[in-house]
Amino acid sequence: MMKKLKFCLVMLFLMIKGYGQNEDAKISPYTLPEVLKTLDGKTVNKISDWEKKRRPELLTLFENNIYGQMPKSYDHISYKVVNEAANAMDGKAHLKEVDIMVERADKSVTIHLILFTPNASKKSSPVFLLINNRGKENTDPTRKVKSEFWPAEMVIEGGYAIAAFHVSDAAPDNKETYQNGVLQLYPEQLTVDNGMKAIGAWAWAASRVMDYFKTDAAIDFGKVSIVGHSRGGKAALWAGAQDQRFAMVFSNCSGNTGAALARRQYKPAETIKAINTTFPHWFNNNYKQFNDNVNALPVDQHMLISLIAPRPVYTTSATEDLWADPVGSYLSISEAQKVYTLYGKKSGLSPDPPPANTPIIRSISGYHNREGIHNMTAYDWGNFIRFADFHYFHH
Ligand code: GTR
Repeated sequence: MMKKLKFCLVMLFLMIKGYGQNEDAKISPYTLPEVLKTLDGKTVNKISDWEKKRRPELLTLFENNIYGQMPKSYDHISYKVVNEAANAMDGKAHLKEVDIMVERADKSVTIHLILFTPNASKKSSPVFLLINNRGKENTDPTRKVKSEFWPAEMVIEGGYAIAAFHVSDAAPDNKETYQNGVLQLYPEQLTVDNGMKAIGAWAWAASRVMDYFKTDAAIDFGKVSIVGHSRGGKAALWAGAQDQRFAMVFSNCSGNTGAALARRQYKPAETIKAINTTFPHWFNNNYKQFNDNVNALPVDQHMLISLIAPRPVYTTSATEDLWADPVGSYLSISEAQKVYTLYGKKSGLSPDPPPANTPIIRSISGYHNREGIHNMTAYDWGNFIRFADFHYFHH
């Protein structure tokens, strides 16, 4: 009797809370493409088959259908320190601003890097590199402006270096002018339907920063994390998938064509059609074919996260950011665990999305759903540091 009453009360509570019409009711059934099945139908159950066959196959599918080719060759790269302060942040950090100039044929592009390394560290430091898609004031090297979007003091305090470059150096975030950056080096990309566009160019630039880090003794090159928010979070995932030198990936509120599954088509959330219409300069021409036909895509976003395996990856959502589909983002990182399992990596992800402000840290793949709006805040960064601490230093 008591049990029945309890059951009725719980049901009543759920109905009042609106769980009855929860979001799954708004989702049409969908079938995800199998991450561990090759195009010729073979099941992958060995790391070697994943690395030699399925992983390259998926990278090519993402290049051809979504992010475009990732050109790897250039003629020359050079690094010039254009500003330096050994005692920045009241002596706590060493600031370096570096112009990374890449040349190909008779063209060049310059990525301006802002880097603070902790003076407390006698050795080289692990670093968080932000792909900055917001205003440049967020990464103010003078520290007159301080922003939670890039909380440099907090990261330095945590024992890490922090770096950033602005997306506009690689490709202006504008459908008319996105060609005026990296794509000047690779004009042939503009003539093909699987050519690189802005998000590909941002990821390419992150890899050139990696080239620089390799030469800087203050950086622990084996411990470079790439970080991005929203459109920058999409680019961070693509950079981490492409360039295995990134030790860890943090993708904050990245949503559609980032961490969220495309096939879920959760009603309040962004669709492929919406993103391709508003931002035609982000992804390649082929992607537009899927505007009204998402199920024909040979990939879905869990496969992008899988390409980061076995390296740690952390994604986030925000409770009010339904445009980025928090549940769809959780399902995709969960689905990607199949590849981590192949590597024997244990996931600490719960079967259902965790409650708000309940980060999953002690896991090969981490996640939190921050209470609040679409943004990247000190709360998010605090958890990035905890996740990095756990993986790099086991605490
Ligand atoms: C939105 C866009 C999202 C996301 C966001 C952002 O307008 O639809 O995909 O990238 O901008 O970058 O903040």
